[in-house]
Amino acid sequence: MEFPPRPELFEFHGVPMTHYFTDLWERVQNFKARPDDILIATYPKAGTTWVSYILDLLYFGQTSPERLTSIPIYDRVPFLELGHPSFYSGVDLAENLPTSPRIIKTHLPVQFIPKSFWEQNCKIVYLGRNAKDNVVSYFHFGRMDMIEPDPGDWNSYLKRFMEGKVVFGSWYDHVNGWWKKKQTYSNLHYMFYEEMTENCAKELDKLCSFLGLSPSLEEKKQIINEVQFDNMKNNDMVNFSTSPRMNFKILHFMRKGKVGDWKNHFTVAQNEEFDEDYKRKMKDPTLHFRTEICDWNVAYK
Ligand code: PPS
Repeated sequence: MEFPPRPELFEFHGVPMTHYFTDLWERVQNFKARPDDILIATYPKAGTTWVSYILDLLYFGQTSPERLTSIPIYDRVPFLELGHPSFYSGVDLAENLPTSPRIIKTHLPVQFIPKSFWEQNCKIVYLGRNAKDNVVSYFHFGRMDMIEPDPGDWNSYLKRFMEGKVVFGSWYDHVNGWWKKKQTYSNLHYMFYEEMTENCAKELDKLCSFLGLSPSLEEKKQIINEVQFDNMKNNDMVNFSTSPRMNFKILHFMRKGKVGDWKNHFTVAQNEEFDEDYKRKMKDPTLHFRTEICDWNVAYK
């Protein structure tokens, strides 16, 4: 499919957005959540697809396995605010999901979440990823996703990320806004990409306990195996290779899936400037992101 030129960023209720995420604004805001809906909320490129697939497997892996091989993840877990007449309407998909629960994805900052999700006390899973890996992933995504504004060169992109001038706005505001919400809204489970990478089994247990699920050990083993990076990368139903908006000639959606890849991108000067700026913006000592984890397989070699 032919895409129009890349979209422009514009300020929308104080947050930079593109029209792909605002065209259906009224319908998104008036979306009628149901009490058993589960919302997956993330800043873009935090590992949304990873958690989406885990939830999908937990709820439907045993009961409707045919879904897994016939319907792409972006249709099984609709992206609520994404809408364009010629290729996708997250609201339509979500409204017509035949499943119960309905699992729905959003990148909206907390203040933009449709009010019915709060009124229905829906379960919300938030996944955060450290800013340095997040910006690297977002930069590369911009190169291959044709509905992203042109990311330009790495140095200018990094600056714009630090200023919050990217789609869905400031990473700093996003992770902090959701973290603060957790203090007053108990049906919110806040997870970290780095912890998932370090110990997926432990995070799966915590997630199941939040959701009130108790899968068998065998089922959990199956899920952990299914959602390993390489397995997801080779699975056309979750790796976005069927998505018309992405150009896989430039890059794969499942790019590297690592903690610490930022070290291959940041110069020493960029890193120093980033750290200084980070300290000024991330004042809450209770919210901590790790930019590296110990790879025990390597450590003991
Ligand atoms: S999106 O477009 O915002 O929905 O993208 P999102 O799914 O949030 O993030 C994509 C990044 O997550 C990585 N990913 C994984 N990492 C580890 N394990 C698994 N299973 C996994 N699945 C997806 C994906 O590779 C992107 O990160 P980068 O760093 O670019 O590789």
